[in-house]
Amino acid sequence: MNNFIPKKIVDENLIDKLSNSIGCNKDLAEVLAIRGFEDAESAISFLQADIKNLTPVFNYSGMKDAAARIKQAIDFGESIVIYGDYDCDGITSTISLLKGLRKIGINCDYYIPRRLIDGYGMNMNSIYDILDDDYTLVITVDCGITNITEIETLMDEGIDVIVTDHHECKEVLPKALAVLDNKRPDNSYPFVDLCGAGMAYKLIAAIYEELGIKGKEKELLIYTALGTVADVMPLINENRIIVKEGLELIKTTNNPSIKNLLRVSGKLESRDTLTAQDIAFYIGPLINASSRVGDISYAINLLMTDDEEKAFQYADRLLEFNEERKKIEKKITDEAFEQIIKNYNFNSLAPIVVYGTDWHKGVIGIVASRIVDKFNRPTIILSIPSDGNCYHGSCRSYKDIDMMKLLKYANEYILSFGGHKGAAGLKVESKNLDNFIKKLKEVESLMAGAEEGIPYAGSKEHYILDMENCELVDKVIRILEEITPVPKKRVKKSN
Ligand SMILES: [Mn+2]
Repeated sequence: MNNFIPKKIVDENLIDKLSNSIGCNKDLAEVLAIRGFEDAESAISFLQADIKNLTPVFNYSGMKDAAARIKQAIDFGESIVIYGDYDCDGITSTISLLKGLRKIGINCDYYIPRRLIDGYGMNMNSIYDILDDDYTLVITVDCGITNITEIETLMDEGIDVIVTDHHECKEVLPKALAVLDNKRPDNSYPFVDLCGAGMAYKLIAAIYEELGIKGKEKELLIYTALGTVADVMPLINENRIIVKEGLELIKTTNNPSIKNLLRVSGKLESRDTLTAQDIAFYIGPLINASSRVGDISYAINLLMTDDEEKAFQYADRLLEFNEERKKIEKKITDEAFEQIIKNYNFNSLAPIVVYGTDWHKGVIGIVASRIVDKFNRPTIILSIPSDGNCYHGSCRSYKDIDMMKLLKYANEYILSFGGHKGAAGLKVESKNLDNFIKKLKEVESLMAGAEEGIPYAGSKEHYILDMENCELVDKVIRILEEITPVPKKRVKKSN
């Protein structure tokens, strides 16, 4: 499997060059070189992670149209609905846009599909509900890019749609008024790793700029940062700026919802030293637990309230949901491990497939991650309903193996699937299960032999490393600043 891990070779000359031009020691220069910096300007920009270095929002294809349409909605007193997603990124995208729009007096509601009933993305039932109401504009966050039919239905009925998303595009883009997705093949935007909340933030920044209140959006970076870390984005470039600024706000805010989230995470007392890892391992899971095993409205209500007492109660409920999630997760993990140890051939590199009756669909994704960590194989978990023939599954990839390619390979035995390189969901009919597993075993030869291999995806290992590096770099900077101040040179913005 080693040939699947990219190697970083760092040139000694580059380390010398960086160390001399930045005026830092060689250890920091090496960290920067490993991270791919080749000149002092971009390295300094990274170190400073200055919010002024966020790329101008109007560099996005579609952003001008989107901002103009929202301005029109303000002028005519229209009602907007935000269409979000149930995971932490989707929730924080929804919350930031909701707060950002309400703050400027827009009449604005939200719709979030139910994880266990509706599944990911837009669904027709909700489209009919939206049509029944008085909305004239729908803005999607963290979803929408693949909902061609749903969006066409809305547009045909005279409801404008603005899509903001960060998921892979299909060959056809939805026929919306504006499509903001950093994975758009024709997008001129230089940074493709913003999450849903990052994209929502860009939209708010654009509207505020259009209205001449530029800068007021910055307080929303609390939510953008939560979404960015929880959605496992690489903490480089703009994401580093977003998370750095967001962490500072989380450390100092008096907002009762954030303070209570910190309280139930056990991080309130020590919030001065809060890190991205704290968000990843404590705060993100609390928010996610609400849609996995509880009721998403508690997470939304918590993040929307300004009331101390309510915030206290909602946060306590999230804590209960999270404890429940841990219990269910442990039970499924134990059963899955037993199955793997009994049935899996460890000489094989083929993906692991495990399944169990009525395994909780809100939790199998996390269990898949645990299996990947333990057994170092891409993993697919299926939940078999005691009263049906359609198995719902959740997949997580190992290192840089592209899960979508694996699933495409077994496509003929899959009812439907969708997701990212690193994680995906799928449905398999019971009659196809054996063939599905057999087909995936063939993948082994592809993984071991093929020269082109299975392309890399952003892996979890990368991410952890990224966070550690990020925080390591922060520590190094603090030490450095005590010795010699980090140069205050600004990187020129490219327009
Ligand atoms: Mn997302």
